[in-house]
Amino acid sequence: MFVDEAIIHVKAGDGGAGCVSFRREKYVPKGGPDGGDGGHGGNIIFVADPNKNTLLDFAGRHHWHAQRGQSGMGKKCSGESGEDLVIPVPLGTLIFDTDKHVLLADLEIEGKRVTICKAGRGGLGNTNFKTSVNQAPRYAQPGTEGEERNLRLELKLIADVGLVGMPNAGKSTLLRAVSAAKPKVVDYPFTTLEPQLGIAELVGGRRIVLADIPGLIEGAQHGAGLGIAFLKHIERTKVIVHLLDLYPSDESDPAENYRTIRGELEAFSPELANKHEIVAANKMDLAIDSEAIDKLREALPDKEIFAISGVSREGVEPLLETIWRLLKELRHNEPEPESSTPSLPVDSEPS
Ligand SMILES: Nc1nc2c(ncn2[C@@H]2O[C@H](COP(=O)(O)OP(=O)(O)OP(=O)(O)O)[C@@H](O)[C@H]2O)c(=O)[nH]1
Ligand SMILES: [Mg+2]
Repeated sequence: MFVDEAIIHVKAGDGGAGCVSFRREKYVPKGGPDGGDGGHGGNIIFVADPNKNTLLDFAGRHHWHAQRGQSGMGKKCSGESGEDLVIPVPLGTLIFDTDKHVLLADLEIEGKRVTICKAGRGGLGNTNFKTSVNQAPRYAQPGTEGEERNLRLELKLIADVGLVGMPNAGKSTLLRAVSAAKPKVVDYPFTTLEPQLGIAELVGGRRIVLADIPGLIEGAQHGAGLGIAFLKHIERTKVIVHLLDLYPSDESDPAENYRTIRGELEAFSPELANKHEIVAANKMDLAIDSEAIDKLREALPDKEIFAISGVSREGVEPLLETIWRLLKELRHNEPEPESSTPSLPVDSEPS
């Protein structure tokens, strides 16, 4: 099951009450006030955790409360502070306050922490209120209440893989074949006008998020076809799958088409062009020319080329497994998140 939305209630811990107490010891008459302060409550903090990829944790649990602070005690003992409740969510989680209708946080970056509800402060014990005129205050502060909010969590998918290729290469067909997404497929170039995401589910609960985008043609960098601006939608993917029509209906050469698209990617951004690329020759099921795949491999000797068919699904599973392995390697090699990422107090967020 893929859960991409959750409604929950969160509450930070209340502060503990300050204590009213007086020192009582033998030979120390009128020992004075000794009531300790209450402890602070725990904050509610959300953190973007790369090991999470669904909001499933929230499906069975509606209330998330941080610990309250303990009350102060005699002998100037402060109450213990409550622990913060740190809630891990997948990267790309948006947090909305459903009562105020505002976006509180966008947890896109690995390790980002945001304090969503501030804890209550502990109250001061009566020790603090001793003055020259009131040596025995019978007053201590109560703790303040921890903030609470009703939240809607929404998981905005961030694609792992971008599908690029010429119009009609079969990008949308491939996305339909591997996911529940239903992009339009027509035997006509420029069918896809808007990027579309789909989730491929692999055995063992593994998921790959793929982005299908419009086709690219020669001169797209100068505005030909649909241009190249939509490539920004795959700028943050880790891998691109470059799909080639093995039997283009205009009888163009797949290897030439490959180079054309590479040129357009490079023109858009060297960063995008330098992403890990997997090349797949599509429409194998047509089997028009049994030598076509070998010719393509000869023409692009540095590339491992997957032979697939989005229609018959041949070769699709090995392709997905390779993508998965590559993603895993790339995740593994990523630098650790900066632990110094400051937690944003909720005050600095829109409220
Ligand atoms: N025989 C065969 N036809 C395919 C295959 N994949 C796609 N097609 C056909 O190729 C045509 C274009 O497929 P699409 O999936 O729409 O291609 P696209 O790359 O998304 O095209 P744009 O959105 O225009 O960029 C359709 O008629 C598909 O049925 C395949 O593996 N085998
Ligand atoms: Mg398409």
